Amino acid sequence: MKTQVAIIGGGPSGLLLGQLLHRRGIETVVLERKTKDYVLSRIRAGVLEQGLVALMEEAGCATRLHAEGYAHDGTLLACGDQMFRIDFKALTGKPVMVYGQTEVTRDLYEAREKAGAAIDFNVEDVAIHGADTDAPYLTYSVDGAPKRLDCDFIAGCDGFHGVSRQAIPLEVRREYEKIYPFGWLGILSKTPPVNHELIYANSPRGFALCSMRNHSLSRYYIQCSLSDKPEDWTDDAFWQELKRRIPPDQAAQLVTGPSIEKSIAPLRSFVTEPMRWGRLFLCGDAAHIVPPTGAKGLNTAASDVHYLYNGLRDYYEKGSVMGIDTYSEKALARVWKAERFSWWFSSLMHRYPDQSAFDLKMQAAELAFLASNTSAQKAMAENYVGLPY
Ligand code: RFL
Ligand code: PHB
Repeated sequence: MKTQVAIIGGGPSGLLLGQLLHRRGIETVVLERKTKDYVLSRIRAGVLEQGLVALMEEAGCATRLHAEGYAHDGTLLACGDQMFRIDFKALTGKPVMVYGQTEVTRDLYEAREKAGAAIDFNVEDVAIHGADTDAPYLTYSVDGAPKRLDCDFIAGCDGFHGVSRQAIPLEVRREYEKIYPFGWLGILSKTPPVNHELIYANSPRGFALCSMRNHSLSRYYIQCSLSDKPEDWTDDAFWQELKRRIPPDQAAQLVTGPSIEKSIAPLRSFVTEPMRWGRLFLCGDAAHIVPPTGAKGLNTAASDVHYLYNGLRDYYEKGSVMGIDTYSEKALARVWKAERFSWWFSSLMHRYPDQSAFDLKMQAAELAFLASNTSAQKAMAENYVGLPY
């Protein structure tokens, strides 16, 4: 089999890139290790920047997003009993969109199926060959049958645990990583959100986040120990702990109910450089991870897709290699800014096991500064709604 762009990974990065290229008449094949149902069962991101919304529009996949998504003009930050608001709309002129990653992915799958574009599920043993030559190809198997896919370019959109990053030789690859000494325990529940905006809370008992998917579906997280298992936490224990970490007036309003999903995610900052090796381009979580504080993971994947899509368009439509040659540099410049914001916001909002009394005072002073200083709020808001591409 032959295609123009072989895409490894049918998560949001791979599907969005595939759909954008398809709309420009550029042929792609997507290879996904899991089933569609499995990919759609992963509960992940919930907050979309305008840049991602614009890409979904360009991909022709934004109808449901506009009908069912919620524009949020601000967010709430709580510290103990105090709570203040960052007004995105007033500070930047832009809102963010609350619409689940699951729904983004569902819309992209639907569009790909409608377009009749190729996608292989349950692929095994994907291997990249000749990425540093003019004739790259992939080998893989489906149900034990060996397959080969020749292509012009390979997009490595296979997430943090994929094979694409590992295909870049060690002497070329540089990796930067920070592991945080805690995780996030998250639940999804069919209950109305406690507030119409998200609440990020720094409490003496640890971080908490009140988020949502829609008016009757809530997503809540609490900072937990890395050794905790989801089964250690009954629903009741989760709700009790959440109530202790958010301001009392919010806790009094919280509607609880059975969880329909419960999972623990570790927190990590990670970047690999470069994001391009020959004809292989890394996109999204395959190249970088942020801690979820600030909701930058999916959004940063989207900015990579933007740069790669435009680079590939310039190649196929104008014969120019400029866009693909500058892909890694452009993508990384924005990635590092998202890394900085996510690291800063995580450091501000969590309790660390080794935090000294001085460290705690610094955190409290920074929160007090943010609560009262418009310039600090503007910097936070500009990062949260998304830096320009
Ligand atoms: P994905 O979503 O991991 O998709 C990669 C796909 O590749 C497949 N794959 C392979 N396929 C073929 N061959 C192989 N060898 C393969 N290896 C892997 C996988 O099965 C998978 O389907 O990466 P992608 O597309 O780059 O998308 C990245 C986002 O999923 C991620 O950044 C976000 O979910 C991060 N994130 C958030 N991002 C936001 O922008 N806003 C948020 O509010 C937000 N909240 C979150 C999050 C991530 C979380 N977790 C669990 C890590 C909240 C959480 C709790
Ligand atoms: C979510 O709704 O899953 C979510 C929202 C904001 C974040 C992280 C996760 O910063």
